[in-house]
Amino acid sequence: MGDQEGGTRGPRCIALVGPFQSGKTTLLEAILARTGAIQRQGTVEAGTTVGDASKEARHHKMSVEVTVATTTFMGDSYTFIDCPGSVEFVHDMRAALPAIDAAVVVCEADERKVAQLQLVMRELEDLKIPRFLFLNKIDKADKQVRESLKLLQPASRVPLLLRQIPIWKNEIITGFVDLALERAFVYKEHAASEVINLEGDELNSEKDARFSMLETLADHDDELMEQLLADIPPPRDRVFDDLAKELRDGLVVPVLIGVATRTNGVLRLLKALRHEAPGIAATAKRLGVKPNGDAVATVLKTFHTTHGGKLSVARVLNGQIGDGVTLNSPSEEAGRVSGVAKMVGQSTEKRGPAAAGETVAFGKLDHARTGDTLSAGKQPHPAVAEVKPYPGVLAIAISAKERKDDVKLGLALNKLIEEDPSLTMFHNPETHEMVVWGQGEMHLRVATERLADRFGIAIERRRPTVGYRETIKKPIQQRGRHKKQSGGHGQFGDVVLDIKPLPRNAGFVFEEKITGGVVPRNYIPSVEEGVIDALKHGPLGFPVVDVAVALIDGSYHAVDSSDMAFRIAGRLGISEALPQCQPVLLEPIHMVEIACPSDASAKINAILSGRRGQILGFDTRAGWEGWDVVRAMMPETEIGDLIIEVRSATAGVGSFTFKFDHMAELTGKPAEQIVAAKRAAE
Ligand SMILES: Nc1nc2c(ncn2[C@@H]2O[C@H](COP(=O)(O)OP(=O)(O)O)[C@@H](O)[C@H]2O)c(=O)[nH]1
Ligand SMILES: [Mg+2]
Repeated sequence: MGDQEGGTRGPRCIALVGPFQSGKTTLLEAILARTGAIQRQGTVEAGTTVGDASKEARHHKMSVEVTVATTTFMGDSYTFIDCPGSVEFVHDMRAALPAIDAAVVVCEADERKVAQLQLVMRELEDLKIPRFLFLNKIDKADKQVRESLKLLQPASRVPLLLRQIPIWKNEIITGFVDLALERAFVYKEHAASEVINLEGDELNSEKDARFSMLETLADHDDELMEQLLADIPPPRDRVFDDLAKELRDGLVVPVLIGVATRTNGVLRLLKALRHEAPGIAATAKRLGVKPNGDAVATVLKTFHTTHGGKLSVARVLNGQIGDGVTLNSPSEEAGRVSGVAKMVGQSTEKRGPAAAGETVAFGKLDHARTGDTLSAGKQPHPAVAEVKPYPGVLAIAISAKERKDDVKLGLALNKLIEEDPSLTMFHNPETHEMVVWGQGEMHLRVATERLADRFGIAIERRRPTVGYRETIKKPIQQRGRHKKQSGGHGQFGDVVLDIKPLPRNAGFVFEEKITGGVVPRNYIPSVEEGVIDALKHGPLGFPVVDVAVALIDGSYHAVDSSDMAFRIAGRLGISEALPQCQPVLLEPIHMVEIACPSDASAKINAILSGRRGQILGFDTRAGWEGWDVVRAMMPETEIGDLIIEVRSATAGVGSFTFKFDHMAELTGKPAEQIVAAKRAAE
């Protein structure tokens, strides 16, 4: 390790990821304090951390978006991206991952967190991102670290490689032994750990633990295996080289331990990152960016700040990008860089051009989106990664409390969606509702809070209207006659309609079967318009579908007939007929696919049955060991808040997608309630 303390190794970009509440934001704080970026280490409880500085994050005491903070360690620049752990905000993490050098997966030895840990690990495994596991909160450890790893191992496809073991004193962990360095340390609160000598039992357990670390490493290094078999102590450099290589190749997940709140284990973590995490050259190569081409950067987060306007947080993958450079995305011109800033949470500091490997905020790139690959040349660089947000699982209908805010609301929502595309909105032309889809209750709550806090728009929220329809069960023939004699010119239209139910999903069919010109040709389109008018609002209050209407007879008046008169006649015919045709309510049914860990499948089945779901079957989830996919047909009303129950049955990791399938009859009490509610609302 010749250059251990000397020479710089270039800027890094490291994500802090892992389950909810595992201590990522606290670890970032500890890193910033340890590296001197901040004077004093804040706490999540007191609301004094660099991370989670937004009003919404402080209020809920949880990360609701990424925090980006750049610091310096041993002469190199490090940008840390503290990612939210909650599945509802997972898109922010996923968008930040592709261009990082390595991830530190922060976790505690808690059985309930294993499923979430597995989700995070999968993302990293699929992207081939080297990852450390930082076993945090060991001040509260109640079991051997080896036991903890056994508990967590199922979350990772490759071995968790323990490279530090704790030193226990009176059932409390007071320090650790670094198995690669072969050195023991005693923790000091908020200060560097002190090196101590190991003796007796502790020395023996160090030897055992080191041997099992080396055995795992030797699975991918034949020479090391031979040395172990021959009882030759491998040189320390070789061990470090193997650790670095196997981390970078994704063959193992080295495990470090610590206490983020007390800054314990943080220095060793930083050193491991410095010596073992790959740098920009390897990361650019992984992303297919050539070192000799144009300047290239990728956007990992977009912020709309109150004072600084739009900021695109980007990592430069090649070349250098400074103020005034015009950048292109593969699809359009992204804009001209107006200001380059270093970020430490919410504070930004103007700086000069950013070089390859640095992660900075570019100002005012109007057309840059999160995930975009930006390049400075004439020919845009192909996208280095694509992160599609998961489709929404929970929706609310929102409107501005005051009409004057309507336009502002649309603009503000667009900004929120630009920051977080796992939020989507659409306007329902039938109900005129603005429907916002998100990843869960908290996600939507934070979105509405932001509308109030940042944009000053007071919001009303409701459950979105379900698209009920109605149809008829009995045929009928009905006359529709409109006659009015009010002084001079009268109005006259007269039609006979043959009305029949059609099979489900057949829609609406209009036919004319007029013989002998009893209704003149030119009035027939007006009759159809009148019919369509009446079908928009059936006797139960909903649009009428799956009916055939034939115009079979009628009469006219040479002077008094008109388009309008026949339109009214058509409308009257339908509205008088339908109540006699046994109208029935139709509700939308969707095909739902729920993905869940297999041990939760039984609970999921029960939830679906309890919500009038018709279970179609279940399979193992392709590519997801230990997971199932349950398929069911479910009424739209029951999908409304389904995600809440699914998450609570699956330690937060279950999810679903759905797609409209068909309309189905709904009768009895539930139907009566819906009709009554509709009447009351009208
Ligand atoms: N005892 C103990 N508590 C910790 C440690 N690290 C974080 N915490 C606490 O765990 C909670 C969640 O921490 P936070 O950093 O917000 O977790 P995040 O959701 O992963 O960002 C907070 O109450 C922290 O104070 C630790 O090492 N030991
Ligand atoms: Mg956090």
